[in-house]
Amino acid sequence: MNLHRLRGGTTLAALVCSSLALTACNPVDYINSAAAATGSSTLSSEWKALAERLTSGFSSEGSSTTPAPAPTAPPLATIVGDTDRDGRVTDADLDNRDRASFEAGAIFLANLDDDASRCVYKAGTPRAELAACNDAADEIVNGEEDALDLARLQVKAAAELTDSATASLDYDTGHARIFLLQDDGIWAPVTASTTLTAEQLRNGVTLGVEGLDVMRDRTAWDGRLTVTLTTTDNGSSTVDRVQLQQAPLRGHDHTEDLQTVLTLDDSFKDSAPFNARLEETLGDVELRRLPGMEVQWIQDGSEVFHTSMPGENGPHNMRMVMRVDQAEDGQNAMYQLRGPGIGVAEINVKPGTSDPSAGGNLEFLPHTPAHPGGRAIIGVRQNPDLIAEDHGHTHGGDAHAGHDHGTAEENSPTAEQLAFLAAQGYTDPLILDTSHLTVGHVDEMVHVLPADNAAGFKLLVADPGLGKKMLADLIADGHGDTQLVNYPNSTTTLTEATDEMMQRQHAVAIEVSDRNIATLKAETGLGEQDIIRYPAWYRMDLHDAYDATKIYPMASFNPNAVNGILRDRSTYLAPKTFGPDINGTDVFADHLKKEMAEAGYEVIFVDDYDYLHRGTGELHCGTNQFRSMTPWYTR
Ligand SMILES: [Ca+2]
Ligand SMILES: [Ca+2]
Ligand SMILES: [Ca+2]
Ligand SMILES: [Ca+2]
Repeated sequence: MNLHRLRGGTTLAALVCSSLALTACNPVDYINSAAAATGSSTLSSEWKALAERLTSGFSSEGSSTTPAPAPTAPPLATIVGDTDRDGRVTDADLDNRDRASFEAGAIFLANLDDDASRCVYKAGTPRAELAACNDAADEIVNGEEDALDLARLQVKAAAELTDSATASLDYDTGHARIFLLQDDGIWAPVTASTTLTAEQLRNGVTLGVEGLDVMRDRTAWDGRLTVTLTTTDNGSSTVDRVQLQQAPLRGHDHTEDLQTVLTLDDSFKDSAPFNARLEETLGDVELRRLPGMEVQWIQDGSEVFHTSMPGENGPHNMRMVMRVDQAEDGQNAMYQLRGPGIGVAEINVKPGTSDPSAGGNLEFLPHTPAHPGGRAIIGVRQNPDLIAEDHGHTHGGDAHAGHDHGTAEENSPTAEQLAFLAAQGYTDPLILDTSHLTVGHVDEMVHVLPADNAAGFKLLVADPGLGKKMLADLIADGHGDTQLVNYPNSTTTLTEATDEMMQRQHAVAIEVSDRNIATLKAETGLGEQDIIRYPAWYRMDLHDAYDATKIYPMASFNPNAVNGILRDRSTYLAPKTFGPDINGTDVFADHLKKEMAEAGYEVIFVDDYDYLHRGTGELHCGTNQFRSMTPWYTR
């Protein structure tokens, strides 16, 4: 379902803003109020339905898969999972087996990695075919490592059963597969025709559970799996059950340690010198160069998630790279990342989805008491009507592939993506307004910095209001003829970059940005002391004559320092800002270094100008990150 098509082109943002008539149009308010206001006639029925879908089904009560109460008579045989989440199946797991949820009960994983490394990436392979290869796609267990991905169940030994005893297992084969560990050590798939023998029941049986896909929409499936064991002996029959919850995916937040930075290999235009510069700054962090990529916006074509379940040797983790459908195949080579412990799958299965679904428009706040699983941050063009439609030019005027700006009809992540996030527990995304930006991703506006304050983090934000003030001060001090961008062939002076027309453009950018920063503060509880402001200033990207009466979306004039990489808790890698050179000092870089130093961070600048900035992106847009994986169920 694509929301845009439901209402004949009505956008999420337009629905959000018009249907609630909020003066400070905030979809957080919208989603929250929509969930409560199901009787309101001001909401479209589609939006009521979506809001209900996004927020329903998370209580441990009221599951459609709730099994019947356990019979009072003891069953002939008993099936047990790791209900207490200690990594072992023991008698301590006998209680509360009948109900699993995010909060409690046995857990199983979607087994979408490739432990036998049999899924070979070939250029030109259709996306659906690429996505179809994974460990859960065949009916065997793909080696010893793959066996560790199976959640264990035990049918407890029932020594008193007679030779005539048999049992069968029933479960939802549309969402999971169960294997039985045979005496010969081979895992055999359990089907409707599988019969457990009296000997097996008397000795006890080990089972392994794998999920066939990630959770995508809780209204279709909430990730719960009930396994029913029916045992018959001497003409009497009993039923026993255990329920499991499929593990949700978690987005990385910046409190998790950086392990690997993903970039394009050195064959891509201008990437080699960039990669060399970046590698120098990374210390012990691996720089992994991916061959075969056709687009450098490696942040945008994917979002890196991870998931976990308890294992005998502690948490058992799996990385899950979710490809985002940006209606292009230029990043299909991301499927090369699939292998042991790393799955790759698709979020949006329909082609033609919008750029706001990009991975750069999906970031995560660290866990807090209010949001123990962390919180997604996404951007929505909440005021598209304020801004003239961009003509979709490729940025930079050279051969680089520019960002896809989306169209006026595509101002928000797709309904599929929102439902996907909600299925992982991200029902309450923090939504920022990206109306003023040509690319329009949240990673242009905010970067999370772990900190030793009450919240555990601070925020680096792009602030064009500060940019306006700094540039005005410089001009007042007699620097109006200085170049705004201190880079060869960039001739625009401070005076030219701040003329009347640009001031009018920036009035909108400043208003939207101020509102975003206020939203971030209100939603996180952070105060001004926790906000680090970078002086943003923007340019329009118009190759044709512009209409002086209109407002246009804009992109960073100087490299945007917010769009960097948090390397560790004391180091932030920022794109080299090339700000105005005032007596030998880049005043933008100098401002950032001082503010960041107060927050405990050293800033290392990386020149990304030719490789990324010219294409309207920076360090963050042009990379992706693997970080350490914190088990979701421990928070
Ligand atoms: Ca246990
Ligand atoms: Ca398999
Ligand atoms: Ca596996
Ligand atoms: Ca992201």
